[in-house]
Amino acid sequence: MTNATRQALQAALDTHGLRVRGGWVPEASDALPSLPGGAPAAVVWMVGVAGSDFWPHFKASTFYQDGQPDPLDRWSAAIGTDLAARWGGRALFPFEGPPYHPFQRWADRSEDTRPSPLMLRMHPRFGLWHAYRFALALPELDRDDAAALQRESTDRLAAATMPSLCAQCSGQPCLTACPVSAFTGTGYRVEACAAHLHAQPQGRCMQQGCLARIACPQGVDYRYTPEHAVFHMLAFAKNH
Ligand code: B12
Ligand code: SF4
Ligand code: SF4
Repeated sequence: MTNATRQALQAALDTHGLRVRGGWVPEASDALPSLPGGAPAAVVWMVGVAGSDFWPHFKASTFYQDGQPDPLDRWSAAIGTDLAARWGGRALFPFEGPPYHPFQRWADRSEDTRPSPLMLRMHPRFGLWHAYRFALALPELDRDDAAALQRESTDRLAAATMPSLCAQCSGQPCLTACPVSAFTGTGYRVEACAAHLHAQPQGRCMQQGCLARIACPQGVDYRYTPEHAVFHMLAFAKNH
């Protein structure tokens, strides 16, 4: 049996344009909620998006079309809950909270992601153009999946000794592209960003997506399509 669960999970996710973004083995200190039947989680698979691959699938769903609030969260919840039931596990969602599950720290345990000045994680291939839709905590980890995760963990530790893409970035253009200097390098002035979006609903940020994110030279092939970017900007502006 080779990578049995991971392959089957990816096959199920292919129909939604989603990806297994990696996995990690939890410890007691992670204090994860117990699984159905009370078993502890043996593995957590991170499920997310890179670029706009998922967008046509989501757009064709009833969740996008029904006019109810939070369509993307509801779409994610339906898929995650269904897959968790299939493997006797539990789906954990980035939007559950506060307190929120530490998805970005979990991401760092499953892929070579690093902090960036925009508070988003930088990925070596996808740049800033990726996100997480849910995590699946499952009661069993196949032997071959365990071996693969161990190899990936070793590779990740080796990569972590190299300077991050952001540390090597000439001029860090993300920090100067925002018209209201919302990113300070160590924080994000949410109110300044939201005020600008409300003041200029036809402005470039609302029509094209966050200019600071677009200014980043990494992962350009994965930049969100304008329609996908506008969807996120509208959702953000509606809540702030
Ligand atoms: C709250 C929240 C926000 C708040 C932030 C409020 C604030 N000032 O902190 C608001 C609403 C503003 C926000 C906005 C966005 N968010 Co947000 N957000 C979250 C959420 C739900 C919780 C974060 C949290 O508190 N975690 C709890 C702590 C304990 O977990 P953590 O893993 O340790 O995470 C923290 C640290 O890693 C730290 N951090 C990360 N990078 C850096 C870098 C530096 C320099 C420093 C000091 C700290 C730091 O920030 C995290 C939050 O405090 C997460 C989902 C999640 N559950 O993690 C998404 C999440 C972080 N957001 C995400 C995204 C994509 C966005 C948006 C870009 C949405 C969009 N439109 O696409 C926007 C806009 C931001 C922008 N313009 O760049 C993604 C990031 C994916 C990635 N590539 O890393 C996440 C993971 C959601 C997801 N579904 O994938 N978000
Ligand atoms: S512009 Fe440079 S510093 Fe900013 S997120 Fe991209 S790689 Fe990192
Ligand atoms: S959306 Fe526009 S105003 Fe908000 S942080 Fe990005 S560049 Fe700045």
